[in-house]
Amino acid sequence: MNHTHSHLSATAATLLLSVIAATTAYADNPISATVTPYTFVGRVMDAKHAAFDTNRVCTISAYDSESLELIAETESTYLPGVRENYALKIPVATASANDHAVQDDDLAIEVTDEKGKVWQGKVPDSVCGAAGGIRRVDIVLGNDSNGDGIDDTLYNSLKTQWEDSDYWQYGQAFDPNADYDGDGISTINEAYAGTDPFNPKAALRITSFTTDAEKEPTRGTRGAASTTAHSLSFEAQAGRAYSIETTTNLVNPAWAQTSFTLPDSDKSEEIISIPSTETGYAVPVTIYLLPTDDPARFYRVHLE
Ligand SMILES: [Ca+2]
Ligand SMILES: [Ca+2]
Repeated sequence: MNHTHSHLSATAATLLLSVIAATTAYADNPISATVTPYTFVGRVMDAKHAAFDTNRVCTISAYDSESLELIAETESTYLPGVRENYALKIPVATASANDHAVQDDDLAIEVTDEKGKVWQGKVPDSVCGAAGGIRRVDIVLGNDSNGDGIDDTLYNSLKTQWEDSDYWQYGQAFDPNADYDGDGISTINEAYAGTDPFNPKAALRITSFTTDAEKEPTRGTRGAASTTAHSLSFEAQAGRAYSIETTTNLVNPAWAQTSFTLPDSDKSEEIISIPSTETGYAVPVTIYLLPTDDPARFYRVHLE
């Protein structure tokens, strides 16, 4: 449930960049030449780490920190199979020019949510890099006044839920990292996963795993019993993205991301992303995994 596996695949970047129109602006200064844009790419999320996309769109804008001139703007976008939901292309020039940044320029990144609320200064490092470069920056909207990494409103909401739950005990302080309902996942990580931190039945977990899948693998050899695909099911939540990790043993596990296919598709996927909705109901997901020759193999669902 950590965020250590946060690399951006080349495929994801290509997909994103191809659907977001390039900013067309030209330098007024004749001694300044425009070069390849610089790109911020990542995932914009609310305080509970649910992505802004589909019906909850936000706008990401970059301003020149000194002149406050608008340099670039884009909206969050949902793309199936892609974890990232925005790509902000910064037009770059070789010398100072209107509507362009130059390398090492300080940019002020501003995010406006779907209600028009402006969130400022939430991008940790918003300096324009070298032309053609890409920096992965996830943006979490919220207010963290004590610097514990948790949004104030989310913290207070979880604390109130705990006080109203059967897990509250006199004299105890609320600890967002405690696993009150004992389902193996901490309160704050349940909030990020979109499950109920005070209900042991609600947690991100694999709900079924079978080797008798109806769907046969579409790659490799068909026909033999050993090539029957494995199916894995879990309950996903709106606005979250997941990957599947696998290892051959649990003594010295080497968890690594593995690809899978979705029902009615032969395409190999690495990420399953659930569009944000207003309902927030769990979304049952089943994926298909190709069998391997290993004597044993373990799988887990990873929240991206
Ligand atoms: Ca828990
Ligand atoms: Ca729970």
